Amino acid sequence: MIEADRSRWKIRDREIALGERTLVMGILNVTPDSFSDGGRHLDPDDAVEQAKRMVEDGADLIDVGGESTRPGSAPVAVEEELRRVIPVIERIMKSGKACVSVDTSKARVAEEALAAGAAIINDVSALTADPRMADVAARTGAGVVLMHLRGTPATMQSLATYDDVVAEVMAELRRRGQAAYIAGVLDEAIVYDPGIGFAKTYEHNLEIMRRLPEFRSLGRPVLVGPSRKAFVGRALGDLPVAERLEGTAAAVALAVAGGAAIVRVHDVKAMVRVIRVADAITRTRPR
Ligand code: HH2
Repeated sequence: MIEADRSRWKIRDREIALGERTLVMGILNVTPDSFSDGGRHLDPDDAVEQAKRMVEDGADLIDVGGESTRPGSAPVAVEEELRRVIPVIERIMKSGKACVSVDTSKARVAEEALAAGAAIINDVSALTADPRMADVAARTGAGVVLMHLRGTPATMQSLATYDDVVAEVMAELRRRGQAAYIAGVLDEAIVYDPGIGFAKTYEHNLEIMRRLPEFRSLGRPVLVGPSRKAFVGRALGDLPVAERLEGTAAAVALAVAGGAAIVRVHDVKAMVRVIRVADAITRTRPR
């Protein structure tokens, strides 16, 4: 059991304390094809309601995504991604004080999302898919989630070969962090994510979850996204997405015990409860 590093996350004009308690990033996919909530929030009214519900249920961040990244998913044109996410972010910002991240690998989508009030770029390609993305991150001072991925959602599963998955994922993330730093992104703006399910086999995902404490040697806080993913279903004898709540809870609790600073989840109300208990056990210091 390991405590998350206490640290500050610089996101535009704000700083968020990390490590005192685990932060919850609620997932809001405004896509027709996301692997678990695709098609559920296509109407902006529904999406904004869902965002409000997640904030009421204890989400610290709302992660708005307009392009599915599940294995084999089809890429989305920039205009379509903008059409999906921008009105939703604008309305979330008007409706309250939620802190929004945009789940995108496209610089133009990130730019417009930040102009609409988002504060964080959550880029599953770790700023590699779009040559302008690092510049957008540096110029705006946005918080940045650098997630590990190899290839693209179309090719990633064929690239899941590692001698030591944790050492190689960390080395690749470290290089991405250095590239971001050279492009002008502040170190304090960066959070790392091992990319559960992205260019990883079932065994790789389990090993990363088991060895999560090693990721603290990256020197910045870690975000983990195990929610409803295939490895959870597989550990339970191939349970479908709709039946992965308890398995997700196990992964989330162990992520907290493994020192994650932020957990990205679909089922905010249930996972906030899981996290509060896990936090009480792991983050309370003896007097
Ligand atoms: N997982 C997904 C998407 N974005 N971002 C980060 N930082 N970490 C993750 O693990 C992660 C992510 C995939 O999950 P989901 O958004 O539910 O599905 P889809 O990509 O099909 O929209």
